[in-house]
Amino acid sequence: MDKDDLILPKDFPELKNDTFLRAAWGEETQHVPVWCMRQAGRYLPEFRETRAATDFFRTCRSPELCCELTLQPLRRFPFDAAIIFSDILVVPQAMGMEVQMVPGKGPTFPEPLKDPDDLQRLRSKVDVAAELGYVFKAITLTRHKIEGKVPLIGFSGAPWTLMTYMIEGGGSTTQSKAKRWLYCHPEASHRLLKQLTDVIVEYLLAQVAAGAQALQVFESHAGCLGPREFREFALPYLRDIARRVKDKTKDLGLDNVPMIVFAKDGHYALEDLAESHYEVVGLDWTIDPRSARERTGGKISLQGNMDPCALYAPKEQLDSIVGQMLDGFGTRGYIANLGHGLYPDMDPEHVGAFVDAVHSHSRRLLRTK
Ligand code: 1CP
Repeated sequence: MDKDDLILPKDFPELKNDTFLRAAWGEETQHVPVWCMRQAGRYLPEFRETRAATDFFRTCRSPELCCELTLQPLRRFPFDAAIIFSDILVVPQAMGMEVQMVPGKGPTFPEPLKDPDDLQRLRSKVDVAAELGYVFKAITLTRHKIEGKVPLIGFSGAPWTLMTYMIEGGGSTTQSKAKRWLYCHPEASHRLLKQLTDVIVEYLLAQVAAGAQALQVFESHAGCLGPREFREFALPYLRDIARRVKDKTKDLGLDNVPMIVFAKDGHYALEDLAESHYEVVGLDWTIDPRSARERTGGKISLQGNMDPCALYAPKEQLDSIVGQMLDGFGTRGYIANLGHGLYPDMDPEHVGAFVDAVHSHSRRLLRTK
């Protein structure tokens, strides 16, 4: 995509709460910022109501609905950031694959990639502006409608995670079909991962141009790889994405956009992730906060990592879990979040209690510093 193809929207409302961005850059804040993965989700009755009438990917293609779903959690809770409502699987769609959201089953590819010959079915050149323009429109609209309350996060799936869906054809516990490619077709795997990387770089860049103030890259299926496979098939592409997006945003004068990498269950790669050009490493709950700090040498900001299921706990217990998490991470260069997304059966009241606990504990810790 040429620079001239990017419409740079202007006149966005002034940002009133920059706590999340400051923490991402490791700067001092008045409190620890907090947001939740899947904060726009089925645990909210208003989300279920808005989603009920429309098919999932049709919803993703409506900037107005995406904007409404993104703003819903902010009306209830004082989150310090919003994440645009969309899905990681819009990228395989843009590359020419069909993806349906089957109620009760999840995302489904009727014709997944079976062997390397199937790579021919993918578009060789993806017109990101044309295929994913609806995401950029949703971001620009939401950036206006959010009225500068909090920053807006854009996102993409990482190449390996998207590759697993394209080969498995949907969710999988073993990812064995996709992993088979790594062992039997390493060259074709790299070709696919490279092709995905090229699209993701343009996709993220266009999200920034449209108004995204931070970016998160979801490597949700890091956990099925081991350190060796991660180093060969995931890490190089994650690094390449951050480096190329940063180079290009610099050219556009938009290099104040921090990037977060979230490699779920990728604790074995924490040291590598800390040196992969991202400002923030997102953590799942399987890592102890103190050891994560030690292993990353205080060089980068961390995000996470409460077990989402702790939201089932009584509020007093939840409060003490949050307190321990803050003690472990410290208040500087830290963004509170869950270790993965909220589940549909979670009580919105407990989500509110989580947000309040992060704010009150961190204010107290910062006052007594
Ligand atoms: O009808 C519905 O509402 C279905 C549930 C749902 C939602 C709310 C899906 C289907 N996607 C989303 C939105 C979504 N997905 C967001 C934006 C909202 C927010 O976070 O507040 C984001 C960031 C995602 C990203 C996403 N989609 C990831 C990465 C994060 C993660 O969970 O690890 C993944 C893996 C997906 C694929 C996907 N989309 C939906 C489901 C149920 C799944 C998982 C499928 C599986 O592997 O079983």
